[in-house]
Amino acid sequence: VQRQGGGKSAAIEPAAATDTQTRLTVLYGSQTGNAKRIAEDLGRRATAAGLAVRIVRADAYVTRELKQERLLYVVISTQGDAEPPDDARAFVEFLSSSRAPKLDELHYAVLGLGDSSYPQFCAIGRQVDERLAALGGARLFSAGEADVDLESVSQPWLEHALQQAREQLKTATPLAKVTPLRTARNTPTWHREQPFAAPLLLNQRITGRDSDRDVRHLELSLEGSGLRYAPGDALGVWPTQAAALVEAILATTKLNGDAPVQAGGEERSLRLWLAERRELTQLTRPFFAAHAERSGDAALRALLEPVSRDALSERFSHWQVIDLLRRHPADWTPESLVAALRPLAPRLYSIASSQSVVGDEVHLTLSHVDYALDGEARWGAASRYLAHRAEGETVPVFIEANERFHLPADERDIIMIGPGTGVAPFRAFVQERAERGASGRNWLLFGNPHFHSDFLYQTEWQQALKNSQLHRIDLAFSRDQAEKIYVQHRLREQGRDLYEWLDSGAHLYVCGDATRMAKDVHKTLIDIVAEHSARTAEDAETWLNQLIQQGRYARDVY
Ligand code: 2AM
Repeated sequence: VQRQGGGKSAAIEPAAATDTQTRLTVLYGSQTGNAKRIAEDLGRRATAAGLAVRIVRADAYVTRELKQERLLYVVISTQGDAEPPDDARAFVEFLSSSRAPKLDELHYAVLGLGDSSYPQFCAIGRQVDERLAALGGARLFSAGEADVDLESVSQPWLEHALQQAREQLKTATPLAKVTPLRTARNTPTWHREQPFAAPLLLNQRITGRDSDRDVRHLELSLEGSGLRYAPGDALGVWPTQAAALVEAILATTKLNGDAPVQAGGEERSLRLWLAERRELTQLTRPFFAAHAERSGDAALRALLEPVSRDALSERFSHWQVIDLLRRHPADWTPESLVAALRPLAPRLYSIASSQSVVGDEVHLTLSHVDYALDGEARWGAASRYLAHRAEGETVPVFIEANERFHLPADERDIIMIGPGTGVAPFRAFVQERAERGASGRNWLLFGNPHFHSDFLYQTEWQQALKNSQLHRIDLAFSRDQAEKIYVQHRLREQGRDLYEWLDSGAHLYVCGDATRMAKDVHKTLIDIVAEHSARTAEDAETWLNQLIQQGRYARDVY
């Protein structure tokens, strides 16, 4: 992956009004890069088919052009609790507002991306789809809703979208000049579908022996791969499932692991499908439904009724595939089991190193979550896989660019909020800025349970402070005193300075837990801005939203 420049690199020049009549616009909103990848794929194929197309990231889209669009495809993901991706916030808000124009000329289609283990699956895609129709747009075909195993929905959607685009644009006068695709950067040899086998150089626990957290610092070699990454980018990892879990599933279903199974044009043994190509540590609704159907268990089926939503969520938060199989026996065949389980998705880890400092290496900060539930061992597929890899073994990896989480110009100040393993990208940021001799100041806020055992990369931060490569650090050790102290408490204490930094152009980054930390930090930021700039809470929020839209407040949360 080539290094990308500033936040606007994904925008193609705004088109002249007339272009919109004969051209396809593909607009995307993407948090982790999937929607972007699909939009770019569509763009490439449409260009190859001789169509005029432009691809625009939602925050680079000039909304006043919307009423001139004739053919628009929107590819947009839904984050956690029915939230748009950060780069599409303004667009989604604009569409739902009274400022949105009538769209009587528009033909459109939407592809929503989401995760069906959340109740509001693809909510944003659905909302955009309905809103475009309400504004008068003609829906070419119904919205696609792609789950984490994207391709099974996105590929057919894409084929259909292409064919419809051909139909729609064939009557139009051909353009003299096709809008160039700036997204055609050097395609790396190694990518998601073809990962690089990176030797593990180091796998070291960095939390103290008495810590109840097993956090690891991993170093992998990219030597010979030609892979490039920028601070803020992520490393994609394809895990292999624990052998014990695969065998437990085979034993419970009484299926022969050596049975050959065909799926998606590939043949491998059932054991290999389970170990390398299927999710086993996450229970999904489609699998639950398929299993309920097969088991003939009425109680299980009843859980899928809308009235049982809470009971079902309860099961989902406690059960993995194996629990369902064990507690409610059903007859599976090797083929049907492989077909019903969700395809394995790679896991993305924020990269903890700067390539200008570590050369051919890539570093990760890994939290190894291994716990017992009702007496049964539980783990996350990739964190267990990585934590158990021995030095010298290889890991299938690829680079996932994260353009919205890149460093600003060297003279800008940055504020980095990264409790727990959320600190990873900031190690990369500080390394990179030190190497570049950036003049902007670096301020880090870090938190974890105990100073003594959980101060990740302590000596590196101290060294950086000494060398004036880190200008300020605030620490929140939550369990070193009677009352909890979190990063947002430190933020509040430093509210005046924080606002001053932001007001004079600093960039703010938040990385780590999405469900609680990032939300609490956001609320605290609203309070701080309100207090120190004498704005109302509402105006403070608007001000922060502008920072998000300008790419000056970026989040990498999970
Ligand atoms: P705790 O586990 O002691 O409650 C990294 O996980 C650090 O983030 C821990 O110190 C953890 O504290 C803390 N943390 C937990 N909830 C948080 C929240 N809502 N906001 C900020 N930090 C939080």
